Amino acid sequence: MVKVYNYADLSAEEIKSLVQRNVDPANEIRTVVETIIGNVQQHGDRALLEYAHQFDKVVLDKLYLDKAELAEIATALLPEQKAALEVAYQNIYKFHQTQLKAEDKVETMPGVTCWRELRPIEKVGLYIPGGTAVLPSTFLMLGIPARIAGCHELVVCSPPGKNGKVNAFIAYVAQLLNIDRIYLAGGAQAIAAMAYGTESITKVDKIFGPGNQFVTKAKTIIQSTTVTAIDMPAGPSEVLVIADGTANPAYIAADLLAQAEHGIDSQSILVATSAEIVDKAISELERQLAILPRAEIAKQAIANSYAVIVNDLNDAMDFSNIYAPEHLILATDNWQQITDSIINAGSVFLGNQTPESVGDYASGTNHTLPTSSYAKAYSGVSVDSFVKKITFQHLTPEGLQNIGPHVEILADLEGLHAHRNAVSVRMSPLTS
Ligand code: HSO
Ligand code: ZN
Repeated sequence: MVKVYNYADLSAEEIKSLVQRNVDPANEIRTVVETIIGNVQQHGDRALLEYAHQFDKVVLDKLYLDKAELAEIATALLPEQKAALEVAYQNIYKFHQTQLKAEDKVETMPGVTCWRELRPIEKVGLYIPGGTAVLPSTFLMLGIPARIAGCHELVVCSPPGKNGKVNAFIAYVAQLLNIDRIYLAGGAQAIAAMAYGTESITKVDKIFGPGNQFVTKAKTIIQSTTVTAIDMPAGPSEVLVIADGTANPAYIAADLLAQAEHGIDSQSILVATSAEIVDKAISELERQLAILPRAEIAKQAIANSYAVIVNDLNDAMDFSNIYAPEHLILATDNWQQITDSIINAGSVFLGNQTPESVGDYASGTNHTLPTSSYAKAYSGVSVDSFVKKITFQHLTPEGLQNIGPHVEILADLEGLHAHRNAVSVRMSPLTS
């Protein structure tokens, strides 16, 4: 059922269409999302309560759960479940903490000093998806770097379950992150609420988090219509596995399915150095797929996936760089030979003992990553995503003498006399 291509037979045009994913040509999603955004902008909390009824099938008496309610919900967790979340928390914290580094000051000329300092983005919105899989891990992946960065206000939105609450895992993560409230809003309406603000939800400066096509579309719309930034234009999850003769077909199949079970629009790509590896991996995949609880979802994602046979690992990497996968798995003992040639990828999993799932949950790296080939230009979420880097400069009198004449000439060259004057008045103060 998986389509198989030979890399050597593909034209540049065919490769281009193979790697293309996630387009909304009819603009159908945009139309729906624009209506939702307009309603939230106009009616605020009332629109959110109505959408909770319409989309989440729940009548809410208030729009949020407070600390005490979250603590109560979290009591349902078993000790080993808490422990697993805590291990994930610790590893993610440890890895992200190292990203907060002060930079050196640089004296570009004697007496002219420049440097950058970090300041947290004050108000951030974290969107924690619900839908077919509730993802407390995403809450950790967004909340931890936000806390390390020192953001002042974390606004968290997640769609309510049928009982009008969030699940116990989400509630426990809220406790670990010391979150005061979770707003019970999902979909495009949650994004609109955080971008415009409502009676109870604060307008934020930047919105983070993955979601379905409606959430993604809402994020791309509000970033151009409000002064609100977004982490990245995240789309459906994807993985590309590069495998050679040293790979284990059962592991390849398991990794492809781990991605496929996310959603029907997920994509799992196998790039292998022989037809034999592809055949073995596909038969393993069929065996494993049959017994998966989310087989129906995974099956549809696999139907939307394919394998490519290449001559060697270098060709494999060429294709991967064109595809620019969110997750790249190097299912080979020879991974050290090719890591330098990785140009485009969100997060990379090296060797046969490194399943992608560990990065999804607990190795320490972030799982909020660029999809749909945005890995060509975007990085995954990190502490950097939650800070601004402000540049500073300071001149001593000597510095002004050193740099001033050059700036005067440059200002003249651009015909900007006031610019020149701002230097000149300081170099030879005007006398009255
Ligand atoms: N693979 C997803 C993240 C995730 N997986 C959350 C399991 N839970 C996108 O990187
Ligand atoms: Zn995953």
